Amino acid sequence: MTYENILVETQGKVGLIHLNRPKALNALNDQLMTELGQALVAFDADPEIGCIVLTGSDKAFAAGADIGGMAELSYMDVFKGDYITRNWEQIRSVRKPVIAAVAGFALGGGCELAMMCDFIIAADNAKFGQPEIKLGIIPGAGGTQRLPRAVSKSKAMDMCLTARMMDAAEAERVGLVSRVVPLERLLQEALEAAIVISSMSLPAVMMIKESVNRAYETTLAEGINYERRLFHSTFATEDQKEGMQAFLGKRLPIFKNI
Ligand code: CO8
Repeated sequence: MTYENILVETQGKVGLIHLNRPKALNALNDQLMTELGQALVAFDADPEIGCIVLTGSDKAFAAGADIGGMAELSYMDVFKGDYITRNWEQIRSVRKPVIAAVAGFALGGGCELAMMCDFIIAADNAKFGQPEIKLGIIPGAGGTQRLPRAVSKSKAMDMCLTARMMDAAEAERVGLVSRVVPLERLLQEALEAAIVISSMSLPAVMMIKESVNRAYETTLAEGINYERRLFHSTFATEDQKEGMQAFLGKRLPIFKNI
C-alpha cells in the first residue's frame, strides 16, 4: 500500500507509523486519517506485528485537524456527511497496543489522537493543548471526554476553556503521559517499549488492553468481574503454561501467541 500523508515501516515485530505532512505541522486532513486507519488495520491484522508506534516529527505530532479543510464547511456538510469525524474512530477498533511517541505540538485533534492511543511517551519539547475554543468551536474527537479522565476535571476545563498549552513536565505530572524523555531519545524509547510488549504473549497483551480500557466504561465491580473472566481464560492458553514453566525452569519463555 502506498500512502501520501504517512510513512509506514516495520522494525522487527513493531509497526511504525509516521504522520507526514511536515508543511502543515501534520495537520490531520480527511485523507491522512483515512490512510492512518488503513495502516492501523493492516498492522492489527498482521500476525508478525505485536505492537504499533505512532509518531510525528520533531516539531509536531499533529497541530490539529486541518483548519483549511474545515473553514468553509456548513453544519449540513459536517452533520450529514459525518465529515471530519467519520474516519477518526478506526484507531479505537485496533486490538494491539498503540503507543503515541509525541514531540512538539499535539494540539486539538492531535492531542485527541494521542489520547486515543494506549499510552503516550513524550519528548521534552512536547506541548499538549485543546485550542479549539480560539477557533469558535469545541473539541470534537474526545477532548472533553478523555482529557478529564486522564488529567482531572480542573485541568481539562483549564485547557479547553483557556486554550493554554501544557508542557511535557506538566503532562507527566498530571498523568497525561507515561514518560518524558529527551527529544533525541523519543523514538528509541517508544520502540524499546514496543519491542518489550511484542515479546510478551499477544493474547495476554490484547486482554490487558481490553481490560484496562474497560475501566473507563464500567463500574469497578463489573470491571473486576470482567478482568477475572479474562484472567481465568489465560489458563486456556499455551503461553500461560510456557510462561510459568519458563519461570520455574529459570529460562526465558518462548511465547507462541496461542
Ligand atoms: N491546520 C492547517 N494548517 C496548519 C495547522 C492546522 N491545524 N496548524 C499549523 N498549520 C500550518 C500553518 O498554517 C503553516 O502553514 P503555512 O506555512 O503554509 O502558512 C504551517 O502549518 C506552520 O505553522 P505556523 O507558521 O503557524 O507555525 P508556528 O510554529 O508559528 O505555530 C502553532 C505553530 C502554534 C501550532 C500554530 O500553527 C497553530 O496555532 N496551529 C493551529 C493549532 C490549532 O488550532 N489546532 C486545533 C485545530 S481544530 C481541531 O483540531 C479540531 C479537532 C476536532 C476533531 C474532529 C474530528 C473528529
